[in-house]
Amino acid sequence: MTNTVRIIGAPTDYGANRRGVDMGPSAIRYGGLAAELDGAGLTVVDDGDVTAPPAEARDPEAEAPSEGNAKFLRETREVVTSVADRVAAALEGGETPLVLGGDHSVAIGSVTGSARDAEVGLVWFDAHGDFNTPSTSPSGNVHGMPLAALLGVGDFADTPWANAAGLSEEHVAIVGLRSVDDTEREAIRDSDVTAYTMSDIDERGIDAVVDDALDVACAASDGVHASLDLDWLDPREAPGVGTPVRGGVTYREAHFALERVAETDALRSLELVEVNPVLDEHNETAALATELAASGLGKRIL
Ligand code: 5AB
Ligand code: MN
Ligand code: MN
Ligand code: MN
Repeated sequence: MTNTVRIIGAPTDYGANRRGVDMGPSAIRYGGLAAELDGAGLTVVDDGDVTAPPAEARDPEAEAPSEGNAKFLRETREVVTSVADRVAAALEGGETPLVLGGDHSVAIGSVTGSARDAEVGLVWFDAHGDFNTPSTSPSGNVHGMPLAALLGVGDFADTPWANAAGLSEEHVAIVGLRSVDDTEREAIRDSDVTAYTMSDIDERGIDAVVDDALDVACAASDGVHASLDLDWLDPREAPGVGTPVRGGVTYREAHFALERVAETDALRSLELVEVNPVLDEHNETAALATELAASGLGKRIL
């Protein structure tokens, strides 16, 4: 990765099950992101936020808010297009994009942008599979669908994101699963994606699992996009998320994993998603996100 980091905010909550995650980019900035990255020896440029009108601003007469069972797909499509363009432009300018969500649907933009002219690997740190499609989703929330959208699974096969230019299933690793819907489980099993559950981490340790996941992603020739859903961590460490699930990784395990990401020297782009300041305690989840970003972007203790 390059030494200049470009921050791109994507303040959406169209895809989430709880309102408030649209304030994530502000909370993460307020949590000290620039200072943290500066302290890690990085040059930081803040691009501000892409335009994402609040859900309330949608004209209810204009168009159906959902397509099939997927809520706000039209709005999501607009935002992810802007995110993709900004990510691609940053990479073209020799910078490392750092996308701040917003709900996890913004990853559709980050990854398509990162994979526009390159073969990229993807490491997805999450409690959830994010492998639903509009027809399998139990909630209709698009934050539970971004991986399926990027890989063109099921009814996503004919969408513009499907099979994101430089992304293929064999270069995708999911780490930390502990909440997977039945139809998602089948779709993940049927795919060539590599998936590690929390039990894998219990059994083998965070180092072995993260190293294997990074081997999968680093097999792509042009680097790795790391997507960090803050609900990957245990809710005791990261309470400010919309879909907390008990039994996640600890503070130290998360730092270790992100440090390993940095050590690959293959990081191409990074994102932090699903921070919900409305549900947070004194902005601690946002502050934690800034620390983990610094680890992922190469902060050294010694
Ligand atoms: B997150 C659930 N599988 O599809 C669904 O936070 C939860 O981006 C999705 O990982 C969680 O609604 C999405 C039940
Ligand atoms: Mn999640
Ligand atoms: Mn997620
Ligand atoms: Mn969530």
